[in-house]
Amino acid sequence: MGVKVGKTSGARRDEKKIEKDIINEKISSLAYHTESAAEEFLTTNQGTRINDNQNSLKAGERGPTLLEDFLLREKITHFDHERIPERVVHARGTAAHGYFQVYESMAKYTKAKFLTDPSEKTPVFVRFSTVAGSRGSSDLARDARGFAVKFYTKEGNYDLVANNMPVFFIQDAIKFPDFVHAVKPEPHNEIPQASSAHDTFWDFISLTPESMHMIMWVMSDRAIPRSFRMMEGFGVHTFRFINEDGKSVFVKFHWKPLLGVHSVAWEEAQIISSKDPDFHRRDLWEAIETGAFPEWELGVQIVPEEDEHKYEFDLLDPTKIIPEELVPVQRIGKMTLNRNPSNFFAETEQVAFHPGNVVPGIDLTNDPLLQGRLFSYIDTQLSRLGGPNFHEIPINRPIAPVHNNQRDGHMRQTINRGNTSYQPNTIEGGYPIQAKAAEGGFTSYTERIDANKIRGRSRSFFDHFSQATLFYNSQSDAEKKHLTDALSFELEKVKSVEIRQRMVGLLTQVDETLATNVANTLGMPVRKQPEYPMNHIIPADGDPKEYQPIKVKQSIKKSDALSMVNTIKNTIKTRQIAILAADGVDEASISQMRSALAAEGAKTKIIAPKFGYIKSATGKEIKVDQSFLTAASVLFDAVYVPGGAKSSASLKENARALQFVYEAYKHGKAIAMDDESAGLLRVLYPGNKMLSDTLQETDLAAKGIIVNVHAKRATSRDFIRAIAQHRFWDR
Ligand code: HDE
Repeated sequence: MGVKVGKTSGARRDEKKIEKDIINEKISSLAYHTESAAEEFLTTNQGTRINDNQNSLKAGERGPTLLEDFLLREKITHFDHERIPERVVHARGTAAHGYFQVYESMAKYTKAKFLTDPSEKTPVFVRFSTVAGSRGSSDLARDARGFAVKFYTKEGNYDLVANNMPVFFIQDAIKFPDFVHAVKPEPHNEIPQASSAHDTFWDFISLTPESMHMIMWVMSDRAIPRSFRMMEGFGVHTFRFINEDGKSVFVKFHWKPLLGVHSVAWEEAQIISSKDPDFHRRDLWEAIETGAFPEWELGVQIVPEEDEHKYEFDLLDPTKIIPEELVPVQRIGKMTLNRNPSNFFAETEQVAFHPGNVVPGIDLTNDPLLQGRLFSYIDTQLSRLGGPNFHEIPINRPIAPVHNNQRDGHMRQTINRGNTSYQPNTIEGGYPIQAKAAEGGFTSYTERIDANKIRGRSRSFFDHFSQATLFYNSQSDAEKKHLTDALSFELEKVKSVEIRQRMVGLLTQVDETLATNVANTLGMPVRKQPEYPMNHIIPADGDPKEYQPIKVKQSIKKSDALSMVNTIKNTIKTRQIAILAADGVDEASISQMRSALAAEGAKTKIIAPKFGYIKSATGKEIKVDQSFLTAASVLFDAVYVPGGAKSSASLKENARALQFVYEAYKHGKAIAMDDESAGLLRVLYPGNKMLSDTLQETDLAAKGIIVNVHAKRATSRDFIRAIAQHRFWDR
């Protein structure tokens, strides 16, 4: 299509734009400099229109290219510098816009305005990430997930830079570079990508007993979420709320997903990594595009100041949770993500979070991990985003006005007016002036500290195992098995026998059965003592006795909140259901099932032996969404195989269809089959005892297999109930 001329020409709009910019000198702080190429001329970065974007300037048609060619040089030079360094951790991420709204005023605890006004919708930008992998790695790596939320409040930006696990590997920030070096690919050969299953990681862990609680979380299915939309978030550290009277309480932050907390099977995660490494990214993007906006409730656990030393763990220790049975989580508001970014680089890549971005009413604590983070984020962003002005990048700009005397620096965008850039001043009447607390000025919480300056750690941080045991004991049998398998998988990949042995020794401190089961699969003996050599983890002149782990008697043995079995299981919204069909399928069954599933908010796709269309038994054309070539069971939550003699017969002979159903079966997914297709399951691996035992059971529906022989058609009601269960792990 040619460029339109006349009223809508690029030229006219350029003039108008310049005029508008001159008139509105003060551009709103969140206004993006957006660029849409629609109906515009191609130009250089200086605005010169380009006539030929196909040929470089040459000395003769067959001659050399001239250095003079500014079009070529500008284009290639810019391209050469398109990449910025990826994040040193959390490089692989995806993000979305949305808003947060508090249910009721939290003024009793905090003066943060966005938490006290239920009518206020605070814009948010949320970035989810894996930790260890590079930018191009798979979404399904076994790893913690970042869950970073930027609240653009009227009092300034507040960043809740959280993870999907409530604890961390280490207690002191000084260990962070070592930890990250250990988990990243090994330095001599950059292997393995996005995986902790290698020697350096487990070497470090086997010498770091404080990591044992976090190890339980990363070896559990929490490390392989079904979707970012089905993940919890945790602030990890204890923070403070401060109210108008200056009174403080301790607070732990939680995000609770309204779709429940769900994961995939480890084998499934590995297959997804090859079938669709963008699985989580795509899932979030598509959910938002189709209007199924993900939602989380913000939860808080509040501990009064006077209870600081009441518990068997230290509130400042980031390797500990406050069990929900001891301090319940109050749900205080809701976050909804409703808009995908317009440009990945501008927003998702350039967003810069910082745990020190707090607003009046929220304050920090002396958690030694948090303290180190407060330095790290700005520091890393200085090099990642090229200088001190990254707060001016549109996605990082607050909606609250910014006035200060910081000036200049690389890529400065703001044109500061006036002749003062210092405070105090009289020339500008003293402006910008400091704000009183009553005017919204931030005041740090006054905390009495009477201490010696030491390098050291409190003995209250030295119970490294009790909460690891609590986590393990709180898991269902299936979850325990997955955790044991994950540990076995990872440790089998470790070449050093000593490291494996030390790990098994450490596991005995968590749970004897766990250690024995892992040792058995690794084919090695269990030695009861923890085998970490103390000299690696104490200061050169330290006294080993002072560094010995302790075990404190716990007030609870099991916490329901720690098992995913107890999560929300009453919805199939946004679940992906595969309908396997071939020529001769019973069209009525498909449409009946499709409309029943759609009514519950699930998505269906027809998968057939070939792409294009299939013909139903009555000759009707049905559009195929994917063929078996590109579809795979791991990309779906459940499978339906409708009837139709010819369709059923040809699927029974199709190896890919059989594999599809078998994988769905193996990964514990709901399967519905009409009478004629029911045989498909039996054709599969006739020698498979697990499968044949399952099929003997009278109540197949209890195992998530819906075959209704009498009604001919599998009932959609039973199928929906089974999909909502997410998985039948003990099939
Ligand atoms: Fe981070 N972390 N971290 N971290 N972190 C970064 O900052 C760091 C920690 C978390 O989507 C970096 O801008 C140190 C805990 C998330 O952009 C870096 C320590 C938790 C993200 C950094 C920790 C987190 C980061 C890398 C120990 C959970 C991604 C790029 C003292 C509460 C944010 C960047 C995004 C990113 C340092 C530990 C969460 C290097 C030093 C604990 C979600 O500054």
